[in-house]
Amino acid sequence: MSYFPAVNHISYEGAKSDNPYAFKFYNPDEIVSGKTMAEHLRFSIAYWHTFTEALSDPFGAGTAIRPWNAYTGMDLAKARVEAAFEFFEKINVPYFCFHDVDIAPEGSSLKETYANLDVIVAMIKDYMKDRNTKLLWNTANNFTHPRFVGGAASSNEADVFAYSAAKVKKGLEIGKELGAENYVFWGGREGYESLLNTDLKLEMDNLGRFFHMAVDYAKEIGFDGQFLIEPKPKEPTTHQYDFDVATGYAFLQHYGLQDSFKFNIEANHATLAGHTFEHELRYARIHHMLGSVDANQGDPLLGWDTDEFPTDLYSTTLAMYEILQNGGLGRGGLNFDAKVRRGSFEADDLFFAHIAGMDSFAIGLKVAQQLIDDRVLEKFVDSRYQSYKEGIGREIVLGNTDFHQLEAHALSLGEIKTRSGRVERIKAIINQYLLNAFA
Ligand code: XLS
Ligand code: CA
Ligand code: CA
Repeated sequence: MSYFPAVNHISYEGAKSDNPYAFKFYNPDEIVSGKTMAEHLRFSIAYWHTFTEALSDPFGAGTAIRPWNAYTGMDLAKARVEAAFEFFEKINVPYFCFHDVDIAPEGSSLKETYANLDVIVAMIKDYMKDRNTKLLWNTANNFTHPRFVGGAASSNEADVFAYSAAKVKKGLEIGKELGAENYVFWGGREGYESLLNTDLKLEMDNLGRFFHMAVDYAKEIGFDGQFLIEPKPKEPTTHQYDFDVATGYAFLQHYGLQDSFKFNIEANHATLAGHTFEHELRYARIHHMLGSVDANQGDPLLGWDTDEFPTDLYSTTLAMYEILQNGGLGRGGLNFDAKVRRGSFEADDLFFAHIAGMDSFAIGLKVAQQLIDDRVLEKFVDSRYQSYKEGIGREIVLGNTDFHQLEAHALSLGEIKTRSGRVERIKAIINQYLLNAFA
């Protein structure tokens, strides 16, 4: 049986195509600087948005029309696996990601939940055997059920801490079973609503303990996926402990976890934290902590996590610039943690949305590679920091100066000359590259 009978394999038709079921810019086999587009971009589909999301919002019921919704319970879970693998193949995306609760319904006990998971994991494993689909990462949903009202590893209830540990333990076993390339920890409710009733130190220490136990268990079972922390500043809690990359990095260093983790950076979480997407990528990159990316975008007019499909070419270009400068994403990928809008409720919209996101990142990749090849930004940055390549600047960078010497230098100066930052000129050049990339 087919869940998307009207849709064939999506292929590349070029920029002039008006076929809605074709890529206009994403050409998986096209070589960009020695690697195919597919190798650079490592796209992934988020199971929760594409196969379980009902498209509800706080004021309205779900609108999604999905062919698998004819089923319930474990039958629904199985139908979703069938639909998912049909979709992966048709859209030509090599990876997917899921939370435990996305793939199998929770049972009335943890044991029953495990049993449900075992059935579906075996089915997924079977599907993966003779297909090219791989698991980018899996994770535990330790935030939806009411037991997680006060958090998971940072809950005030020790029983919830234990329950959360059991779910992550199972998640690591599933990750190993399915050959996951990474394992993600998104804070969920690891944060607080009010400091008035919160033991901040105990909660953060417990989170540190929890991560150490996860690292130990992965070693114990020989799970070699990369551990990723996914920062988010707020939502659902008022303050989340993994606020942004800088905060998360300080946390990892404080608890001696920096060598066991990297970051999974989501665009919409970056902007929620008051940063740009590229800021978070850069911050992680320069500290060698860039692991993977949740590719989406927020709505600048709304203050929450709208998880839209990425279509802003300026943003995909600057993101790909960071990723290329990082030497790629290694075991990570570009996971579309993105959902179609509530008004885009037909199953076809799932194809259109992924095509839009994949084409947008393909453009970003090509433009970013050309900017790098031509050293466009490097030239501006090099000349802007020229003063550190000679004279007193060079001594500063080499660590050869002290306040006495710097004061003597300052006293010897006349009027200090500064240089223009040229931001408008740079933006105009980026626009030229964007428009000329496919000309
Ligand atoms: C929620 C997060 C979540 C993580 C995985 O905002 O983006 O979906 O990616 O738990
Ligand atoms: Ca995410
Ligand atoms: Ca999100």
